[in-house]
Amino acid sequence: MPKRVTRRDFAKVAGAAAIGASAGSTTFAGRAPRQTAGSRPPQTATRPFPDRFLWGTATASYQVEGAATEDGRGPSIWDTFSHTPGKVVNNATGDVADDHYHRYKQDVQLMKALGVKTYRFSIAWPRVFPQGDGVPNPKGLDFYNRLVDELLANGIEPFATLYHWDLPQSLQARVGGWESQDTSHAFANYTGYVTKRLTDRVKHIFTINEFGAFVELGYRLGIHAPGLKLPPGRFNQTRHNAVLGHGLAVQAIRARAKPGAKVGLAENLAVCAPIIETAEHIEAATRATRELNAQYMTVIQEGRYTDLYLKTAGSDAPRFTAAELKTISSLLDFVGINIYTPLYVRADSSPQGFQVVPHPKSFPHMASFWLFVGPEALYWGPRHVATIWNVKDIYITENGCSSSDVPAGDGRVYDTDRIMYLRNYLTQLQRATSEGVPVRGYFLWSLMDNFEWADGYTNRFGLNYVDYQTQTRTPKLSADFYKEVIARNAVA
Ligand code: PNW
Repeated sequence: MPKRVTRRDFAKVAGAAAIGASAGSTTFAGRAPRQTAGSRPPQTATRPFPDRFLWGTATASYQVEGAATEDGRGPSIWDTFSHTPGKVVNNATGDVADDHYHRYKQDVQLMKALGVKTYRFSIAWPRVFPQGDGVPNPKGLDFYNRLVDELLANGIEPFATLYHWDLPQSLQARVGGWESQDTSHAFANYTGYVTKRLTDRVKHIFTINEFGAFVELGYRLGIHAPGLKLPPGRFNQTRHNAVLGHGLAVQAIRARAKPGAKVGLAENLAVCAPIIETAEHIEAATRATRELNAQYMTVIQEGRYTDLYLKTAGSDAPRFTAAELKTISSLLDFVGINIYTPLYVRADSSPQGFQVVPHPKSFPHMASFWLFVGPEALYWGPRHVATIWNVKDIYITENGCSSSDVPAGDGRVYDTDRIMYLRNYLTQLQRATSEGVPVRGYFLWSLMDNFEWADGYTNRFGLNYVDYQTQTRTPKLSADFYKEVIARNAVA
C-alpha cells in the first residue's frame, strides 16, 4: 500500500523548496533562477492610496485603560458584567487591561514608531459623569486632555469616540440603560459637555461605536453587558432609543463644538458582498445592505425605517414620532464603518430579492470564530455607503484580526496570518479608492492587544503584543508590515 502523505510531509517538501530558493540554488528544472527580479520589491506603486490618506490605529477605553476606580471614575456596565462569574472567558476584567491610563505616553510612542498620522480612542462616559448624568467629574476628563495634548505634541491627530460600550452602571440600574430614552438624553448631555472642552483640539468626533454589536449582543443575545435577552418589542425599542441617542448627540455636538469640528459615527455595517460580481448579484447585495442595516445605518441616513423591517416586526415594531426620525437622521459630516467580515449575498426570486448564503464549514476564519476572511468587504463596504447614501467622506474606523500570536524564542510574534489578512483586505480597499470611492482614512484595530470583551484576553488583535504580567509591549511582525504600508502609502 502506498504511504499516506501527511500534512507534515507536505510541509517538509514546501520547506525544502523555500530553503533552496532563498539559498539561490538551482530549481528542480536544473536552471539557476534569474537574479534580476529576485530582491526588487514588486511594483507596489501600482497599488497606491490617495495623497493625504489618513493611516491610523484604534482602541477603546474599557479595553485598554484599566484604572477602573481611579480619579473618581464611576462603575460601568462592563465592570458589573465582567465581575459576574461566568460572563467573560477566565472571568477576566478590564480592571487593569493595558494600564493605558498610566502608560499612555509610552503608547503614543508606539504609534509614532508605526508612523501613524491619527489615532482613534474612546472616552469613558463614567469617568466624565460617574453616575451617567448629574454632577460631572473634571478629573475624569483631564485624562483625555493629557492624552490629546500628548498626541498633538507627537504630530498625531486625535479622533474621539464618545460611546464605546462602557455605559455608566448607574443609568442601567436606575432607568434600564438603553431601554429608556432617559439614557438617550443623558448621552446627549454628556456629549455636549465633552465637545465643549475638547473640540478646540479634537476635530473629529464619533458619537457611538457599533450599534449593530452592543445593542444586539448586550440586549438581545445577552453575551455582552448588560447581559439581557429582551423580548422583540422591548428589544426593537432599545434599538430605536440607541439611534435616537446618536441623533440627539449630533445636535448637542453641533451646538457646543468649536469651529471646524466634525461629527460622525462608527458603525459595524452589515456588508453584503455579491457572491459573483454580476449586475444581478451586485443589485441584490446593494438591496440587502439597505435592508440588513434598517435599524441603524439606514434609518440614520434616510430618516425612515424600511417597509420590510416594520412589516416583519409587526406589533413588535418600535414606537416613534416623525420628530424623532428627523433627529435620528441629523446630517453627518462623515461616516465611519468598522469592517471585519462580509456577508455573501446572491439574487433570488424571494419577495425581498436576495439571499444571504451561509458559510460552508470549511470557510477560513481567524482566531475569533466569527471573523471569516473576506477581503472584498473592504471594497463593497465603502462602495455601498457611497452609492446607497451618497456619503462623501468615509473612514474605515476599524479593521484587523485576531491571531494565536505566540511569541517565538526571540520574544517576537511572527503573525504571518495577520499580514496575510491585512494585505488582502488593504488590496480591496485600494481597489475602492482607485475607483474614486471617497475613503479618507483607515484605522487598524488595534494598536495593541487588549480586553476583547466576552473573550477576555484570549483573542489578540494588536499590532503590538502585550505581556499582561509585565505590561511589556512588543511590536509583532505585522507592525513592521503596517509601518511599510504607511511609509509607501501603498499596499506592501
Ligand atoms: C468590534 N461580532 O467588536 C469592536 O468595536 C471592538 O471593540 C472589538 O475589539 C473589535 O471589533 C474586535 O472584535 C465586534 O461578533 C465584536 O461580529 C463582535 C463582532 C463584531 C465586532
